[in-house]
Amino acid sequence: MFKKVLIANRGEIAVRIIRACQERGISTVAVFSEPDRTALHVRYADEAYCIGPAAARDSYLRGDKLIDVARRSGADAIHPGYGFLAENAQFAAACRDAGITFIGPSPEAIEAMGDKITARESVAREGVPLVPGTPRDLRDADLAAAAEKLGYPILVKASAGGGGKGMRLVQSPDELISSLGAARREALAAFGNDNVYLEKAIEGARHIEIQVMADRHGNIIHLGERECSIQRRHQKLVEESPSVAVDAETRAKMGAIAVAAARSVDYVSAGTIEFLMDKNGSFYFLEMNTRLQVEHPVTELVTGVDIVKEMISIADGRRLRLKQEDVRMQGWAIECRITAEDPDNNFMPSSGRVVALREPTGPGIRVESSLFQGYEVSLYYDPMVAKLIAWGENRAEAILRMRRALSEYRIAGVKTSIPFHLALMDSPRFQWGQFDTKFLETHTPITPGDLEQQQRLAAIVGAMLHHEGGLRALAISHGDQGEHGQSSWRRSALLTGMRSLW
Ligand code: MV4
Repeated sequence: MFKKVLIANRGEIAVRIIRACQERGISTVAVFSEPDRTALHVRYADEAYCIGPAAARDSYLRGDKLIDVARRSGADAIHPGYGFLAENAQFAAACRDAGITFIGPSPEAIEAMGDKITARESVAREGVPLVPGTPRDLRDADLAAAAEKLGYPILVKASAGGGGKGMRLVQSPDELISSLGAARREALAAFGNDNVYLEKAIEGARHIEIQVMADRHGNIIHLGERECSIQRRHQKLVEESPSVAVDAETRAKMGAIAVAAARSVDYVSAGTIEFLMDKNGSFYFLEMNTRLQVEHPVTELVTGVDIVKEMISIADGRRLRLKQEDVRMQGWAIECRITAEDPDNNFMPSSGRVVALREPTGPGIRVESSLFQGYEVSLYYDPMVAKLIAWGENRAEAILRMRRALSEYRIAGVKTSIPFHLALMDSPRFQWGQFDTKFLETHTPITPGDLEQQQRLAAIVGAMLHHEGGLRALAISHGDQGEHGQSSWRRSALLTGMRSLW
């Protein structure tokens, strides 16, 4: 087993990886930018090295410095976390060339999945269903003809893009040629590659992804799905596992398809296959993320698998410790991303010192955080400062625990997304599971500051009863405001709820 691992990241994920290494008896090397000198990951690691100034391009993105520190410290492997160099094929190759294990997939797999056209070609060979779209290298005239066949609206996507970058919605044929030109120019400037292709736009879809794990011996398993539709401008805010939209049969189908997609590039390590699921329940491959993801804890809580520890073992050449039939999903987990942003001001990033901090604990609560009292939130890095994850026996219990934990959470000194999350947990549509990727464009969960305790309780009780089979109570608590008026539906839900509680 590795003796020493360098963690090429910062924040909560660096802390998460250090903890996994400690549980495996592996020494840890942290790297940090100048303002991160006092960060938690620096304190928790066995050794730490400064790699440059605040700007990521001068520190956390400097592959040469990272490899140099790995050599000097005697680290035999590098874990990249997420973001930064996690999906950089050149960095993975540079590690290999330096004789250092990259704890992740091969450079070839990263490259194949990083190019969206190549990714579509690879997974299609294994029979994975794609969003209807165009092959590579079509000229504009052929793209226009293909668009007519696919039907509008159409998405122009940059092959080198992904995660919503380099994507343009085209509503009608007269916009297509100008959109293609603009998309190509943008893609060339952003990625140095102007390849674009078309996909039929699937509207009102859910974003559902499957976690896969693959070892170097050809074993590939999936760990079920995560529902990631609650997002804003391509930033996920809440994730959960399982998804209300996926039953056991669909899970088995999606899982097998995700495994086939991973196999198509001889994938090794933890990875995620993203799907769009339309209103009819049909699903289509979107892209593959060849890294550990922010939202991995919800899968860990429902499957009991420590994904980071498993990733480290796999990178060391060990076999997966589970077979597909050993994977069981139990209960429900929800994650709220706690960001230093002001939800009452268009999620404007907030910076400053955390002058007081109280993190929630208690049954079913997990906090992944880089915060401490005195922590300085800087605008140099991603605004996510912590993740709050709740597990319950069912979705209702997970929601109840989440809102309890959110209401205990105190972060003073910076604005955070906590009030948004509280309002979301209280929103009937969220509780119903009735949302898609457009949810936050069309619904604004109300900041709960002024809401009466009674209303909150009514909403919670409604959700709880729904999942206990009390569909009628839910109809009372959430339905038909026009007929009963707001105060009466709240009151009746409260009474129904209280009766069932007592
Ligand atoms: C789509 C789509 C609809 N139809 N492709 C956005 C991120 C990137 N992974 C792909 N994305 C989308 N691709 C087709 N053909 C809608 C989205 C999309 C989306 C996907 C997942 C989660 C949130 C999203 C928000 C807006 C659009």
